Amino acid sequence: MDNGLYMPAKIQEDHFNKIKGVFASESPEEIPHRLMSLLKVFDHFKIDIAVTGESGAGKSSLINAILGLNPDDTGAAPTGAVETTQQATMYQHPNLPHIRLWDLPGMGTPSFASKSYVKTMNFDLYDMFMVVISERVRENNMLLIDEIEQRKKPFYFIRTKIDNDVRRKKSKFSQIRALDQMRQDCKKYLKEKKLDPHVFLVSSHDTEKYEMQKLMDTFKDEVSQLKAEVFSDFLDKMLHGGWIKARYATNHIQQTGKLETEDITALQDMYKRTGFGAVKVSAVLKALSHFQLDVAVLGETGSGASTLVNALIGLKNEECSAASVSISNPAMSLRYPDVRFWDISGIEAVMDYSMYEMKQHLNCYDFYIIIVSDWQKARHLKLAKAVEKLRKHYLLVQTKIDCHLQTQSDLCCDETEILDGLRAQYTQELQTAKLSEQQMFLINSLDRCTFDFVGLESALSSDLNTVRTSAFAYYIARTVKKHIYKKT
Ligand SMILES: Nc1nc2c(ncn2[C@@H]2O[C@H](COP(=O)(O)OP(=O)(O)OP(=O)(O)O)[C@@H](O)[C@H]2O)c(=O)[nH]1
Ligand SMILES: [Mg+2]
Repeated sequence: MDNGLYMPAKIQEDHFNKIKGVFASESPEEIPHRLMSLLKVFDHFKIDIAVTGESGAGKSSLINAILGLNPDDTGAAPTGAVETTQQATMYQHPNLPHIRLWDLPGMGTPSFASKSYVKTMNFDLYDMFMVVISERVRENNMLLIDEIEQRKKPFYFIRTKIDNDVRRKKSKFSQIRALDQMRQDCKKYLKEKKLDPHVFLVSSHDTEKYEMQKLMDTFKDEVSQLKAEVFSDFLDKMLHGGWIKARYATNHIQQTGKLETEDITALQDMYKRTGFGAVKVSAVLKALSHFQLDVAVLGETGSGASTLVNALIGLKNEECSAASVSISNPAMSLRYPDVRFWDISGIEAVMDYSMYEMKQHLNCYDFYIIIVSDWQKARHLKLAKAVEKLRKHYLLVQTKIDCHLQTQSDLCCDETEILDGLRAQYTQELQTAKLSEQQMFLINSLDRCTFDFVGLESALSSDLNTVRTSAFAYYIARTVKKHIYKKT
């Protein structure tokens, strides 16, 4: 198979030009190591998001919706019809390990009076805010926004309980009109203050509807940029800000647990040894924030590679921007910011290549999803071996699992038994093949709510997060090296 792909640049030209300057005096061999140690510290860096608003507005419920939990699940934020949250409580974002969501008590109760709320909550601790309102924009909401603005911190304005607001609207038309009015109402007050933050209309009880998905996608897309800005700002203060500013910044980062002491020391050492200060780090992080990660979805003809790509980016096959077989453009989606999915079906010819040729052919991608079919299993596992030899990572899936279950229906076993049997068989086969990946995701790409699809999505998100740093470091080293040789 000749996929004939033209791989577009992975970082923008202006970002690359800045990066070249950063590494002008380094030998290319040193670059990956240098970048990886910096990015390791950056990886540890935590960002704190406060979810704030009036008492009972629906803050804790919103956190649960973001965490994908029901109020009764273990680890969920307590919610209730009476004043519930009594102290700021931290929740780890499920797919963004560097993000901490803080559920703050509600404003405007006898325990947390409006006047002293911001001081009691210590707004200076947080990097970003989600201001949650329900029913109406009230004076207290605007008070919060003034305080956030004074601190020059970003925020989202979120009107929740939309399901209640539109319950009595019978026609689609009157619903749309009501939603539009609510949005205009929120924007009116913000405009008066010359502010234009994202406004989302959501329901934490009905997360499939309204703008919950848009809120989550936008947040996922924007938060890495925020992280880079907060980190660079900290470095600027710590390394170039004079000792008082430096001490204040370092104390703040330590007290909030955004970094461990050894990470701070590593940054100080790096600056002393290599001059890697705020400006250089900022150039690196800018390039990283829009670095394109290339994911190949590999499958034989008819194995369902295009359908899987569509399901991952949240489209149905028949939708207009859905992937079509033999696609030569990558698919992209806000669900996976800065990730390009390459639909590589017709992989059977590649499986006949020698190991060397296979590696050459696959080398241009950063991550792989390998669709395994029953009758070609051994050959797919060889493909996985080739990826391992490239020192890259992959996930294994079996698609069309619903069809598989249908063919087994005469076995008189129930579905769970068949699936458990299949999983056990795969685990054994993967162990025998000595592959580092030990899990096979069993999915039906036409129904993302069934079988292992959710597990696949969360494994993919977390793996891509991990792979991004090293893919970036080696790509920069390769490209800088190429550039030097071109010049000489
Ligand atoms: N219909 C509907 N009810 C909601 C929604 N979000 C929250 N609620 C309900 O509103 C009430 C208060 O929700 P919480 O999430 O506890 O509100 P809170 O802002 O955290 O409250 P405090 O921590 O006490 O300030 C609960 O009864 C929730 O079930 C929503 O989107 N739709
Ligand atoms: Mg609460």
